[in-house]
Amino acid sequence: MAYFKNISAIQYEGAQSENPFAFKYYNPKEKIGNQTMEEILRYGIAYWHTFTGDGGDPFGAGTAKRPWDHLTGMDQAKARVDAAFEFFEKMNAPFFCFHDIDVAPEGSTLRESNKNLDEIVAMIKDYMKTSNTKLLWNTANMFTHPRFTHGAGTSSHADVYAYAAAKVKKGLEVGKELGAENYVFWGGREGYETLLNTDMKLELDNLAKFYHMGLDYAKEIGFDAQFLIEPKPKEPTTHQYDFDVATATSFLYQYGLQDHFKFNIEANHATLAGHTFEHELRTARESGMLGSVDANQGDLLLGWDTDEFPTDLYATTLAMYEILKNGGLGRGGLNFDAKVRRGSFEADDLFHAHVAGMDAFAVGLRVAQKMIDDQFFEKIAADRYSTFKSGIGEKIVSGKTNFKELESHALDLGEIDVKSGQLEKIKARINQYLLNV
Ligand code: XUL
Ligand code: CO
Repeated sequence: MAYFKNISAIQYEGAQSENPFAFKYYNPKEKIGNQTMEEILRYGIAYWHTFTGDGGDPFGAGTAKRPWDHLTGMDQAKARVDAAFEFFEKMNAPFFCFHDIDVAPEGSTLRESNKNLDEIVAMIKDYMKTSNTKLLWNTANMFTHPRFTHGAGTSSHADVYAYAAAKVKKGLEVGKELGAENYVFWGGREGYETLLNTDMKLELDNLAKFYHMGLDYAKEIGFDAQFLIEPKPKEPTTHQYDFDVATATSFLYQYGLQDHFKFNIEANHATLAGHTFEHELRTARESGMLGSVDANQGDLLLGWDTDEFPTDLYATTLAMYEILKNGGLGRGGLNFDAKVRRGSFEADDLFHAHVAGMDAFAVGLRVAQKMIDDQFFEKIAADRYSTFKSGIGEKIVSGKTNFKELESHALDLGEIDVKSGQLEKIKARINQYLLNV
């Protein structure tokens, strides 16, 4: 059965196209530098938002009208798999991502849940034999069920910790079965509400042990995916331990995990942390830990995770600039962890949303490549730090000076010729690039 009968495969028609079911900028086979757009962008579709989400928000019931709504339980789960692979094909999506409970309903015990999951995973595996869509990453949902109220790997209850470990164990097996490129940890409730009932040291020690055991098990079963941590500062908990890339990096180093993890950076999570998307990407890239991206955007007027489809070209451009400078995303990709708005409840909106997001990152890619080719900003930056290329600056950089020498250099200096940072010139130039895409 076709779930999206009226829609045929989305094609690239170019910037002048008036067809809403066509790409205007994303031309998968077009070369940008020495790779195709498809190879660089590695788009992924988030199963939870697109096939499981119902459009509900904290103030209102679901609004989404989906062609699998008349079904329930495993029948609905199977219909969603059929619909998902039809959607992937029509969107020409290279990847998808899911949590365990997005694809299969939970039973009353973990044993039952695993049985359901096995059945659906077998069905997915079957589809993947002929589909071009691969698994970018999977993960375990350890935040929705009430048992995870106080966290999973940082729970105050040992049985919950064990339950969470068992879910991740299963997730690693599923990832291996489906050939996942990555395995993601988002610390959904790994945090706290008040320190007065919280043993922070025990929780963080336990979390690190949790990750080490996960790595050990992945190794044991021969699952060689890249492990990813997805930082988020708050929501649902007041304070989450994996606050941002810098905080999570220090956690990884403290517990000897730094060589085994990279980051899955989500734009809206960066916003919530008070950072720009590109700040988080840069921080990860500079320590060789930029793994993958949850490509969405937040609403700067709202203080929560709105998970909107990315349409802000300025943000996608600056993100792609970081990604290209990283040499791409390796085994990662751009996963649309994004949902249509509650008012966009028709199935067609799912296509419009992905077209918008894929085109927005394609524009970002085109512009970022042009910026790098021109070296306009790189020249400004090189000039800005030119005093570190010779003399005392060179000694600072190579670690060949000390406070006494720096003092004798400084004592008789006249007025120092500090140059402008040229911020407005830079911003105007970015606009010029964007308008000439
Ligand atoms: C929540 C979020 C998650 C993770 C996967 O804010 O981003 O959907 O991406 O658990
Ligand atoms: Co995410």
